[in-house]
Amino acid sequence: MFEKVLIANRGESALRIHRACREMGIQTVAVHSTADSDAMHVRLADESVCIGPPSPRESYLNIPAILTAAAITGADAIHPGIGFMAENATFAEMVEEHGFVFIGPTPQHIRIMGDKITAKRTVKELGLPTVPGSDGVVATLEAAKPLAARIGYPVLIKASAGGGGKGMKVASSAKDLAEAYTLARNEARAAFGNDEVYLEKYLAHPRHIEVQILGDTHGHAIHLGERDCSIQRRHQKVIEEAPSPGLNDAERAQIGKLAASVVQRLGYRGVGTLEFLYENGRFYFIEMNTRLQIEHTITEMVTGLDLVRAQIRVAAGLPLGIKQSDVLPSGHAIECRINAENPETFIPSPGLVTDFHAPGGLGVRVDSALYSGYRVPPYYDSMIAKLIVHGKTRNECLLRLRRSLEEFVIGGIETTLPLHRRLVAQPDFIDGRYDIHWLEGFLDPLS
Ligand code: MV4
Repeated sequence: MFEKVLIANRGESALRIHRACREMGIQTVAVHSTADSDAMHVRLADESVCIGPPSPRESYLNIPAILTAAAITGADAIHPGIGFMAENATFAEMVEEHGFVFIGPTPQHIRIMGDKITAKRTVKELGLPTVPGSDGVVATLEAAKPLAARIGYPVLIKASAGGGGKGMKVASSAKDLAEAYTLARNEARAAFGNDEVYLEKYLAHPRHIEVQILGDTHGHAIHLGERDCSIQRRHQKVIEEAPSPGLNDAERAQIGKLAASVVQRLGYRGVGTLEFLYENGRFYFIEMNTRLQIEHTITEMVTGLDLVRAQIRVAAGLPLGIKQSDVLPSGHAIECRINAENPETFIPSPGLVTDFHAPGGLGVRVDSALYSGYRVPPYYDSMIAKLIVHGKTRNECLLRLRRSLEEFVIGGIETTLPLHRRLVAQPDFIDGRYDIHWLEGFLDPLS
């Protein structure tokens, strides 16, 4: 096992990795920007290295600075945390070239899944259902026309380098195709420096279901059930839950089994997520995330497994040590992402946290790097806390979530806590009746 791990991240995700390392007897090295000298992840780590100025490009995304910090502290391995370097294949490659272990998948797996066309082709060949569409890049508008007609409108033009909704345009009918196609390519070129696009049938009201998977270097792979991440705004998840209230047990078993078999045949190492759209009883693969995700916590709550511990073990070459039949999900978990933002306008609200009181009690978990007296810097993601609640049933979970949100106090800055208190009182949410557009409709009934 590793003796010392460098955590190349900040905030609650850096804390999450630190906690797993601590429990495994592994020393931790924090890296931080000059804006984060007082951050909790720096305080908790055994050692810390300042790697640059506040701008992420010059610090948390600065590969030479991170590798140097690992070298001078004598770390064996680097954990990228969530975000920043977590899905950067070049970074993973450089980490290994410099003699450190990258705690994550191989650079090749990150690269395959980072290209959405290659990812779709790869998993389709291994038996996953995909959205009907073009078999690969659609290089010209002339090629797009007959393809779109065959797929049937509405069609969606997606960027191969995309994800997170950038470079994605809907064409409702043939007369919209030229504009949507051109816009998608231009947006993709501007955002990713790659304007390759592909076509898919547009699904109007799907749920977003993702399956957590875990593989080792000994040919084993398992799934840890699904999460429903449909409650989102502008491609930012707001609430996630496990299991999904929209699936029955047969559907759940079917997609889990399929996901695990694909991951096993990929020879995938580490944790990952297969993302699906789900509509009218069918699953359609859209993307694979080759990292730990923010919402891994709800899977931990229903399975009782420590996903970061598992990730570190398989990166060190150890076998999974658990079989599919050992995974026995129980009860229900919901996560609310709490951001330092105005709860109506979503304008970021960094600044001094004057009060911080986290809820507690049975089945309540708060993952946050906040403390009273901490100043939330303006340079980074606005998520400041995750409230995760578990209950024996979905109803018990909802009651516990409501009372935990009542207890939670974050003073001095604006947060999205009031939004969460409204959301958990909505009949559609209580009944589990929502799709990927539900939250935007709730926030803006005229849209
Ligand atoms: C889709 C879709 C409808 N039909 N693909 C959004 C970003 C990327 N991850 C995939 N996305 C979508 N792909 C087809 N064929 C709708 C979305 C989508 C979406 C997906 C998951 C979660 C939230 C979303 C919000 C808007 C659109």
